[in-house]
Amino acid sequence: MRKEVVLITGANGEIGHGLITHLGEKGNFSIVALDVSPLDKSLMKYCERFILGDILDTMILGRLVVEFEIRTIYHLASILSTKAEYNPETAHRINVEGTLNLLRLAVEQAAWQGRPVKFIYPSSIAAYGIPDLKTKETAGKVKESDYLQPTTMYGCNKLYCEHLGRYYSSFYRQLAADRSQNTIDFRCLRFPGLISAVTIPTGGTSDYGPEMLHHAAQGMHYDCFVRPDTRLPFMVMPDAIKSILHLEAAPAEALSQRVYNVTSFSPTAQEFYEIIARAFPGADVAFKPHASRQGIVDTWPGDVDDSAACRDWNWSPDYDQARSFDDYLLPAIRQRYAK
Ligand code: AKB
Repeated sequence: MRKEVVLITGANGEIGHGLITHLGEKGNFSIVALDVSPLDKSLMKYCERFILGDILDTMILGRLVVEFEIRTIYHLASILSTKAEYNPETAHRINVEGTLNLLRLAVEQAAWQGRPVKFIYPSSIAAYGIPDLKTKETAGKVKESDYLQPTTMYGCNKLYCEHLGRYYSSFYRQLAADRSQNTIDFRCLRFPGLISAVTIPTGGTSDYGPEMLHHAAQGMHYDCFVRPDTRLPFMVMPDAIKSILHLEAAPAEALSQRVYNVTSFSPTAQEFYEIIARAFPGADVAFKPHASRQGIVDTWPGDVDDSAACRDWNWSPDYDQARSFDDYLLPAIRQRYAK
């Protein structure tokens, strides 16, 4: 008999840290974790197995099928928006071909198990592409189906993988005589910028928020690469983990769509700075917009409509803007950088 596990790719990334810690502390599932970089020592104790490897390596994925019965795949591995622009074709391979490999793995697992395998996929506000600033200012809360014309490779990859997930769930091998009903149960969250007190993001374009905070907390100078009036939606990591777990646990009948916006608060970079400056008097931040990165953020919505998630699976963030800073980020970050 193969051991029943959940598989987490991109295990050593920001969401991976939060998810492994949470699932590991609850102890209800055996975790198999995969990442191209070594897993933080602190996470090892929560994992049944850690595999150092690439999601493009089909041999590694093949071996997983031999050894484990995978109930749920949390496919977190990806190259984020800024990094992807430096090598778009490599990003495409990792973000799209890597996802395709995992979808195939899920389909194969479902066939063996005779039941659908859940596939949880974090998409992003990068899937949107708002044409100009005036439209961004007047768009209000953007719905899942609006403005889907991303301008980054990462955004194109995320949007396409949302469609692949829908295809593999509902239409895979639709012409085959022996078509199986047990394919995958793809569920996707379109995340805003995420902020963690424990990890610092790398390679994203919403990174100015967390970077400003972590720099100020360490007394370091920070050049913010967007204008002060730049607005983006954000969410803290505990709420991101909560949304992943709630969507995973929702009964399939309750879900009216496969892709859900989730969000919490939407500050401008200036408002972000003001909160940080109050918390860390003397915070040394200069606004030095980088034209191309600013251009990317200007195509992302200032706010998103998460009413479908609220309606279908009772989504609501635990941390609004004030609680995010006062009860989570500031205490944890002060402690982290205490001399
Ligand atoms: C990025 O900036 O690329 C990510 C995202 C918004 O998905 N943080």
